[in-house]
Amino acid sequence: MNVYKRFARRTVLGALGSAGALGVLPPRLASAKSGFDWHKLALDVRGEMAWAWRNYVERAFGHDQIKPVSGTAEEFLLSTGPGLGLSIVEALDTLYVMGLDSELEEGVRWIKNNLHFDIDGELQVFEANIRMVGGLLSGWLATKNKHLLELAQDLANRLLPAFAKSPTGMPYRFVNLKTGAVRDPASYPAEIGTYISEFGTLSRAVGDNRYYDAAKKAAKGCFDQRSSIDLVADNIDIETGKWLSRRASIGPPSDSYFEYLYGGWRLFGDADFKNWYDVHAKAIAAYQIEILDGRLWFTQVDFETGARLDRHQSELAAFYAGLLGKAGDMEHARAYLNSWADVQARFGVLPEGFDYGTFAATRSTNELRPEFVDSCLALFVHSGDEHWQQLARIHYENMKATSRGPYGYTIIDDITTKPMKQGDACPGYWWAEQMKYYYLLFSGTNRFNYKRNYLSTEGKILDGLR
Ligand code: IFL
Repeated sequence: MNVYKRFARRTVLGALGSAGALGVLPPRLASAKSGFDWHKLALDVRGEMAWAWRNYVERAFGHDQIKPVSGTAEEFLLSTGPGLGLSIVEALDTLYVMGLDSELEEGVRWIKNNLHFDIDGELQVFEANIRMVGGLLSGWLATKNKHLLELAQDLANRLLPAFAKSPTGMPYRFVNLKTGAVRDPASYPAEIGTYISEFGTLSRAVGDNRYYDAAKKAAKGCFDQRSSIDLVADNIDIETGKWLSRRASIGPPSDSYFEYLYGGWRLFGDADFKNWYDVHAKAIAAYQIEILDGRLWFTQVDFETGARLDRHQSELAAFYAGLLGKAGDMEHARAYLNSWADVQARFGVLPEGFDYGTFAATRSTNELRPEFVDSCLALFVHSGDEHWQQLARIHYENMKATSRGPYGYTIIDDITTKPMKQGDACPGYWWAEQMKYYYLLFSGTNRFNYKRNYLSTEGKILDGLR
């Protein structure tokens, strides 16, 4: 299918100058029924973003991540460097929707003067795509700066060998940016099937279907290995197509594979993706839903028999409520997110791991995760129900109370101690995800189309920027 011809490009209000004319302060949200001052809260989020950005610029600019407690820097993508300005690329469209235009300009300038991918180093294909290719694309959509699109294409070209060298089309996990050497065939559904939104957007933008086709073949490779009850396990050899595990889960390391099956349909109208999504969604609902103490959960099961394996929940699985809502299953979406709201009420800050059988934390860290608020945004956009804003407000206030360090926001090493024990890291997705979700939930900004939008698994706005 020629994806880029089928769709007329959206008209996006473009250059930074004209975007500034839209007004940098958010208008009051029309939906507020409780009289709560969402406008004030939106300004608070924006203020925190600007404060954290200034600290990053002063102490870590160009490095992948700031360490917000010590005020030092660290790399994420290439562990021995050089820094690829990950936090800048992650932040671009968040700065745009917040109307932080001089900060956005500052970030784009750093990219223009410093960022290139002609490096003899290895990137994890999945992370490079969702964070960097996606960030550069949404940055391009926000600013119309062509250089960002060119960089996205250059990086995607360097990722393509991971797909092309695979006998099944499912990508190797790592690729050398300069030589195209690949390694690690033992992969996971999320690392195999989380490309279509970025690669398809790129194909459409540059008029070259290679990216779309590689992403689709990879997703199909995983789908084709589903069991007779239509579930996938979570570890597979991409060279042979043989499963290396039996565990089916909606959480990591499978999570965004399901999200992008829906994405391929939503963004490109590709009916294959819709069919693949529906097949899995039906099987997941049939075999994985468990209602316990009046709460709905998605349990881990054997992918061939459907027998329950464990009741563990990764915090990352909370994304599935939003996905269900987007795909039209609001009943399960509401019930599942409300289950997570009870976990938030119990712990204040969600633990990385949780067992819904015992209602106890199984991993007491919090990596500054965005999935709960991601789903709050999806259900709010779908329903306009202030309930989801209120849950996100609690999430934001708790994050502010526990994760704010001297130079930015940090992960928490133990959420069960009083006070909670802070770590010293601010993951790139903090800039791309929850800060954007909070702002979109609270502001009603006219830079975002609340009626028609698409955010990637990393929160990049690939449709809906105005
Ligand atoms: O990179 C982030 C993204 O949301 C994802 N998985 C994990 C990260 C956030 O928890 O797909």
